[in-house]
Amino acid sequence: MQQEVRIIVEVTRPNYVSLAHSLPHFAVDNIRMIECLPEPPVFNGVCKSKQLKCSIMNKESCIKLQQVCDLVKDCDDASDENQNCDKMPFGSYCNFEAGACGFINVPQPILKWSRHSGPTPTDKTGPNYDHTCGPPDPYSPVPIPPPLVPAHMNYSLAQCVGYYFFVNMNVTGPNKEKADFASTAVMRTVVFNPPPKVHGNISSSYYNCCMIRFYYQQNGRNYGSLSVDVVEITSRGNITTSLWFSTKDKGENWYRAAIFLPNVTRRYFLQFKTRMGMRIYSDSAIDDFSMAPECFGLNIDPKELGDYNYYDPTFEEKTEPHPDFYDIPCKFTCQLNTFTAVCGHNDPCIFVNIFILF
Ligand SMILES: [Ca+2]
Ligand SMILES: [Ca+2]
Ligand SMILES: [Ca+2]
Repeated sequence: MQQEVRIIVEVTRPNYVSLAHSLPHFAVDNIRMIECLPEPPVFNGVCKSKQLKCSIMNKESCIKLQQVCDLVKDCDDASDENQNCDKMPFGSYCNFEAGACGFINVPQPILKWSRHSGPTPTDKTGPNYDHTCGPPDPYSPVPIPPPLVPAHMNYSLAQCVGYYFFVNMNVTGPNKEKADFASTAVMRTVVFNPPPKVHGNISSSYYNCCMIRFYYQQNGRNYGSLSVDVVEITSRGNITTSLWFSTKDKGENWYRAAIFLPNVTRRYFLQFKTRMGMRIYSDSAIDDFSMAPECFGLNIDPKELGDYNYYDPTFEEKTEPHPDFYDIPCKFTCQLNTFTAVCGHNDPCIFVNIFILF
């Protein structure tokens, strides 16, 4: 569909309704078009920089680079998923069909992320099918193959199974304790090396070229929240920065998220966190996770890229603080316990002793 459309709602009064009696009512409110816009722009001869030319539904078109290597077939010939996507590192491009791609659940007291296909166990919450394969077709005479089979992902699946990651909120912990409001589940990706410098260079045409894309579902009347953090690994501990946060029940549709990676200069991983809502109807799910190939120096003009090599990165550590300002842990021996605290503070034993007296 590449032209204007008009939706017409027509109501006809059935013949058997007599005006002498009270009339049946018909009402319409809050019409919403979901994921219909924007249409790919109509091809006018030349694509802008940062766009890819290809044919969509037999029409020459331009697509945004955001749609390249995002696990969704946008071009008729799937050329948008053939732009060095196979050279992206393990864990950066995954539909979860053949495995978890290095995504791991970070253990929490009760809730956990797990790979799953088909409906989630609790009715009226969570997906009924994944984003990659879509709803099953019970009338199809032959199994439906995955819509996109990137060769390097080497799955031998002739049939789309439809795996995604989700958190079941209707569970109990090891001591039969129920998950409750604000219980969390955490899942992290593999560790990535930093993106090329052009990503953080505002005067480069590749500024902010490294994006993270994924599909998510927030379905359930008690829905809590879903968030994404980037965690940078430094010699003095991890630095966590919140990138994206989403809350509210959004129903049974899968939604797309596309987020810019901040100007990361160290090794990092991404972290998906979900919090339970007030009750169990708050399952979270994600599918079709991909990072832009530019995050790894792919599809960037070599002149702009310089000597960047994703697999042999140079790290920019922040300058070390003066030794007087280090937070060096010190050991204190109190009457009952030995414990560590930050040096230079008042004698922690006083506090501990007072505490024990009560
Ligand atoms: Ca695509
Ligand atoms: Ca369910
Ligand atoms: Ca999937």
